Amino acid sequence: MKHDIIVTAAGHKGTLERLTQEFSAIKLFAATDRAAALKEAAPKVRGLAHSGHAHVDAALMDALPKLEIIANFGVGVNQIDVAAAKERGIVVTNGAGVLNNCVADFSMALVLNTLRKLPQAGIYLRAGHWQSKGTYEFTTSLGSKTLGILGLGRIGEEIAKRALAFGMKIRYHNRSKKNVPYTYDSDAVTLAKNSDVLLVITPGGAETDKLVNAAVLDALGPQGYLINVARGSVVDEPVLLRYLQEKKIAGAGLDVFEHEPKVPAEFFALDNVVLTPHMASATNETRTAMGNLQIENLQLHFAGKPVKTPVQ
Ligand code: NAP
Ligand code: 8YV
Repeated sequence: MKHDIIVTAAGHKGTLERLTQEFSAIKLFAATDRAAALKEAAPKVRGLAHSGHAHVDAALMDALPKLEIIANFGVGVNQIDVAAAKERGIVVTNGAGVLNNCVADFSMALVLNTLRKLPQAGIYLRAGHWQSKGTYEFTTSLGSKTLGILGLGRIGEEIAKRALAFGMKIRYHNRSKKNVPYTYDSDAVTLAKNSDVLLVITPGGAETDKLVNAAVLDALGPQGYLINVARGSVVDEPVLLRYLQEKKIAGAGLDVFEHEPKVPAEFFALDNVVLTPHMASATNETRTAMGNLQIENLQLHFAGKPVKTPVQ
């Protein structure tokens, strides 16, 4: 018997193929009449497969009274009203763990590209400036610099391991101190003050909203770099833009933005920023692993077993 689920976004192609083969799936994202699709789903759908950044709110949960599980593709669940799910006894799962290496690799790539300016140097070469103006400007080395990790969780710890191999020193700030061989700072401003590169990898949502504000960027200072692979909401984006324009910090590497996929065009004019379109986990291998985990969580739940990655 195939279990009834609803799929809210097209997401990863291979995962969507599996979801539609292995379950009796209503594709909400493809419905021309959303209300009619929800009406069809209401008496039977027990599982919801979600991906991307659309909100899964209490109203959607209430439209699906038989809903037991929301299985998210990504690890970040800031777009899901987890409290509302809990109140309704709905289990929420995420993509925790399987993307750690990929996101950590990408984070280090962003650190390297931001300090060493590979994208900017490539543009310089393509414009013919190497021949006409000579070699590209000197950049900034990583070795012996301090990397401050704001959010030393599953992914943050993998980033720390990689940064050590580049000869960087590690500090971090979380709400709680961990048993790790890195120096703890009690708040984000102190971490920024003590860091050459501040890398943000916390969850999004209300708790971390604009955690990186003017005070944190002032503490980072004109020689400091900001890397954001967390969520756009964690950084005060207009303030960051102004600090980059006025060279109040040295540079930034950004994979995430406040209103994705819209990115303020003023960033494009800047030479001290490296921009990527929210792609830290976007490899074929990792996206397949994330989809497999999402499906495994649904299957475990329907088999009456504990899910693999519950959101607490
Ligand atoms: P995790 O294991 O839960 O780690 C999150 C860390 O952030 C924890 O150490 C937590 O420590 C800390 N933290 C939470 N709230 C905080 C706050 N208010 N102030 C300071 N520190 C705080 O999560 P993860 O698996 O590493 O993933 C982290 C996040 O990365 C995801 O939620 C997602 O937003 C983002 N992400 C982005 C991409 C991308 O494509 N760019 C890919 C994957 C993940 P305490 O609880 O002690 O504070
Ligand atoms: C994905 C992410 O881009 O896992 C996360 O939290 O941000 C990324 O891995 C996203 O979740 C795809 O739905």
